[in-house]
Amino acid sequence: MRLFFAVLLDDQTRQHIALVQQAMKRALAGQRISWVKPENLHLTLRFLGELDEEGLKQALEAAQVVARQRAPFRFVARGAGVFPDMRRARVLWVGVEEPVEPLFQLAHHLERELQRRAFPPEDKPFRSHITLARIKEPPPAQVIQSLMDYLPKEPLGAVEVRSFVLMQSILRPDGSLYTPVQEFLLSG
Ligand code: 3AM
Repeated sequence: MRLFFAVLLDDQTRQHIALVQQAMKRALAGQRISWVKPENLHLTLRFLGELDEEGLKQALEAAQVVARQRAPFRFVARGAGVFPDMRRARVLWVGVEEPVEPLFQLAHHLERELQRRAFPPEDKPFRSHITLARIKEPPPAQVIQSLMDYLPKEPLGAVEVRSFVLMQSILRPDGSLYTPVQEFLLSG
């Protein structure tokens, strides 16, 4: 199974982000872009990749340990950006406003517990983001820059994080299919 840990969004935040996506989509009509379906919007805590049965068992154990020790928190979704940069935009995302500390702590705690169970360390630093779209051929930087005009000044949502989930990702030509495998309630 191809798996990752994620924080899911409430319906209101999802709807606000979907409206921004629609406006950006119109502005980018004709470009080779794959938009994340609103029901699939999420914040990835840790990508795990393909796991066998033993790997899955270890990942579930790590998540249970983390969830027992961490308390619920809230983050504010606001602003947007691209990875890796404006000129080579591949991933278009919505950001997380300061303080991002509780999200980082959650991601780092998961990372620690996974490494204790012999998972290879994540090589990229954790960057909290909600992916809106994956861009196949980057348009000019000014086109990407102009997309920022479609963002409202106010936050896109205040997300109460009471749990995180282990998600299964099935790769499909028309976009990945994400299915929650197990939810972990933050009870610390
Ligand atoms: O939150 P997003 O959508 O950015 O990019 C993939 C997605 O993150 C990421 O895991 C999430 C669920 O698919 N992902 C996919 N392959 C990856 C890899 N090899 C990866 N992250 C790190 N390494």
